[in-house]
Amino acid sequence: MDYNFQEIEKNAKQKWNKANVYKVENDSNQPKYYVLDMFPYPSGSGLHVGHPLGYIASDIISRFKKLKGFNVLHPMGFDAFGLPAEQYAIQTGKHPATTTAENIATYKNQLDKIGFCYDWSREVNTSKPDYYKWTQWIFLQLFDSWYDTNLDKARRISELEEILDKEGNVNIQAVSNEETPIMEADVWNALTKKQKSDVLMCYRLAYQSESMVNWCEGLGTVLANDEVKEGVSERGGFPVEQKKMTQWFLRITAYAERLLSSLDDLDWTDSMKEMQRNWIGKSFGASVFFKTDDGEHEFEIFTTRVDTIFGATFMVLAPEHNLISKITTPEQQKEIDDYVAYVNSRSEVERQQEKKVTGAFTGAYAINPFNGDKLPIYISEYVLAGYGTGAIMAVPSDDERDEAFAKKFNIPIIEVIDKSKYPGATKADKLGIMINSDFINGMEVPDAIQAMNQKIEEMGIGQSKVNYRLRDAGFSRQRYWGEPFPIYYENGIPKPLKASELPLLLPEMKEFKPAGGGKGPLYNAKEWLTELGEDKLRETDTMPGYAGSSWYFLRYMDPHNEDEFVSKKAVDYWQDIDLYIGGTEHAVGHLLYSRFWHKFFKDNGWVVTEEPYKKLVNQGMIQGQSLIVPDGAINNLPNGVRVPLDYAGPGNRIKKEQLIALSKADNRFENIDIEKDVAWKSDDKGQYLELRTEVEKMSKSKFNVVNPDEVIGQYGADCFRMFEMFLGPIETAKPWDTQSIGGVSKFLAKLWRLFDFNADGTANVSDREPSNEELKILHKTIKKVTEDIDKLSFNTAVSAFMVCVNELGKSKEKSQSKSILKDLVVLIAPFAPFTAEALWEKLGYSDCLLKSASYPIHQEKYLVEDIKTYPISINGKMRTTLDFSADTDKATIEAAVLANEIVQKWLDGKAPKKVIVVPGKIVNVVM
Ligand code: ANZ
Repeated sequence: MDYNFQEIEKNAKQKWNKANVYKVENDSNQPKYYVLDMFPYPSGSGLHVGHPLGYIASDIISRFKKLKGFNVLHPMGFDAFGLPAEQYAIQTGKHPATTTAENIATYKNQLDKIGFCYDWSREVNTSKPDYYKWTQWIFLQLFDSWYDTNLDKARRISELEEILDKEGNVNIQAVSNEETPIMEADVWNALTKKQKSDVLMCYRLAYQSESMVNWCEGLGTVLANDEVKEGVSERGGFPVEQKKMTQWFLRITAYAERLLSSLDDLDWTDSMKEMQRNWIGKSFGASVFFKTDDGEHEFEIFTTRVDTIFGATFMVLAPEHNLISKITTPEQQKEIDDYVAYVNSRSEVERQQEKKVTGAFTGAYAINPFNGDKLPIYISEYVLAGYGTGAIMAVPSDDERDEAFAKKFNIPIIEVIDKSKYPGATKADKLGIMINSDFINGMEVPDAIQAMNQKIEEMGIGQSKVNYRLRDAGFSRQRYWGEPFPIYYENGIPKPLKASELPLLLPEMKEFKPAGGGKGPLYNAKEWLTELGEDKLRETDTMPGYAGSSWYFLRYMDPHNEDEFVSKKAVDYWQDIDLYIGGTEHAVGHLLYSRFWHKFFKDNGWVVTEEPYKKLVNQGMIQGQSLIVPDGAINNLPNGVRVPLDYAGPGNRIKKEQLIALSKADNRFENIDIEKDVAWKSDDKGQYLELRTEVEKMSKSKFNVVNPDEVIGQYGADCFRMFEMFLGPIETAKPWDTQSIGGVSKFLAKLWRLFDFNADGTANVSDREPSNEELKILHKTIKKVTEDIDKLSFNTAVSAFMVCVNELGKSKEKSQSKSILKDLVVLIAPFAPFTAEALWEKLGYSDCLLKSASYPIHQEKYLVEDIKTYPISINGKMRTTLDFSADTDKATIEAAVLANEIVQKWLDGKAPKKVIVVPGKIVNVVM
């Protein structure tokens, strides 16, 4: 009976469906285990073989844990709002909901072929009203909260209002906007409703603020920094400009310290933690006030090196700084205006990455509070408005950017640190001895920093300050295909909808183009816009992609709850995610926002853990092998053109017939003359062209995509699963190589043959006691595979299976031992669930394997080397016995025998005439 994977897969699927084997209950006495994959955005091109890598790994873990007696949650869903569907809708008029639903159907179809143990009844789809209702609800909770730095947690706005009513905000310790006005209760109480709303806005965790944004006219929307690449939008390549707009923000900065400190205990890779730490960017420094030389103005700078103040030779303001208009001299006005206009055309990322030194002089000067030096005030793009105070003292001797600037603008450089004691130390090392620095001369840098911090506080011109690079995240998008904000405006005041009014549904629309003037498409839905009244216009922005993905893992715990986003009972049971698998591209976006939301939920008592993801693993990318026309091999073709994989054959050759077919199917090749333009080679099989190969990202645009459906169709799902794991360690990048899949395919057939089927299809296995040899092979494999799965080392586990099947195959017995094979089948079930299910049935078990089997545990006793017991004779008469392992050599045995107490007694101090060792049998000592 052959290994017929189509048959095997069909039967197993039927059986699993019938038994509803993947249904997961919240009511369970078993311990819980929650394994999660980062859910996909259902794109139009479906899955390629790189996508399921992490899903297969998590599926193996899930099945393993289930067999080990855990109640395992291993769900799947879709991050279904997003720009591609909307762009497609703009081009084709096809509603994003329709294309999204179609894409999801394709994804589910592909996923189900691979045999994942998902409980689809728990599927979440962020674009469905029953889901986004709760995303909107969470937004309202953030809107209704502020961060109390005394209690170190979020509190309700009504509590803030109570304090304001009684004592104003003079004593309030909170994270709030820089410009929050400070007032006594009487001032607060005299404010108009609009003014009060503006003050509260300075505190809310979801707030509105005017700010510079990356505006993309081509897409008609604001973009996040990571959606802008080299001045154009990542999607579509449209120009991006800086524009001041009123936007919604989430006050993630309130959680900066908690986001940083709770990283330590997480089981994440160091590199992931480091990326988050860098993003949060905590620095210890000081803020110092400088006055202008006319004494009229004062401004605050942030520095991490207050010790270098004696080396400050100029000041730099961010081009957005509001002091600029007040201090610029008439002679410098034009230069400053031109420079500001230049900077406005540039994104923050471009500014940070700019190597060229640019800037302009305001004509004004500041006074160094320590030595009275007159310092020219410049503006430059390298000083960012949103970081620190948007102003710096520039120390060209110890800061590289300041140094470059000083050289360009001919500004003096004063050395203040002698590093000669520390050869090789860089400027950033904070090593060296202060010189030219008045009362801190001779001090080491760290001591000097401390002394200066103290001094500025005593002098009342500054204070030590902790600064975070983390910025509040913009939360507005001028798009259609996202969650509408549950907000309307009355007399200029943004007002929340009531929870009972949720979900606020997206209006039905036929056109999805932005309305222009910074307004998104929803502004064109006039009926929807004014539904609450002409004087109560709805907010027309929608939420960004990361809104829905910031809490989806909680919804899986309780997906159909209509009264709460997740019940306390469900959270009490599932707690947090034991293992999260996903790509590094989400290192600072999704992972940071969702950790922030989770902490907010914790403050409200809705979740029980401070962190959502206990352990995080990043799967490496599976790369594609592209086939490229060598430069110059075909005339009239640009360099680097990639040939679709199915047009080439062995040796990466494209034959003439294939190129003819390609030129008909693919317009990139339509203008070539097959006879004249191609540098054909030929052999006895005809003309061909040899293509160059390159390993690179698997992507549609590179024509190197391999579809899992095709691989599964040819080799079966289990082979696909095992091969993906066999490619290499889960965390590393590795190229896909269809040619070597044959080895895994042969292995599965060999496994199948071990069962030596009878004519009636049952396995020809024996109830005999397994031999020591067989037990050893099995238990060695159990041990190795279990340890490997625990370490997520799946490729080595696959090789262990190969070794095991080979060794069992060499058995001299007529048929395999049933008890050995039974354990082997369970062991391999997480990797090859279809085949295992079929073999389980062949062994005579009718219930689903996952429900009725339990994972084997290895026993050390079978792993020890074989021991032989030797009778020890003296002059032919047995006097004692000794144990030796089977591979002990003769000399060692002889020495041990002669050293034995009983033998020595018989020898009575005499030397033996002869010692005869018969390996594996007997030892005879002749006296
Ligand atoms: C004087 C100085 C001397 C500085 C020196 C550095 C080295 P981190 O560690 O990243 O927090 N800075 C402050 N605000 C800035 C802004 N808005 N845009 C650009 N740069 C800014 O860096 C803090 C340092 O970066 C500050 O310390 C300041 O330069 C600069 F030998 O002040 B320093």
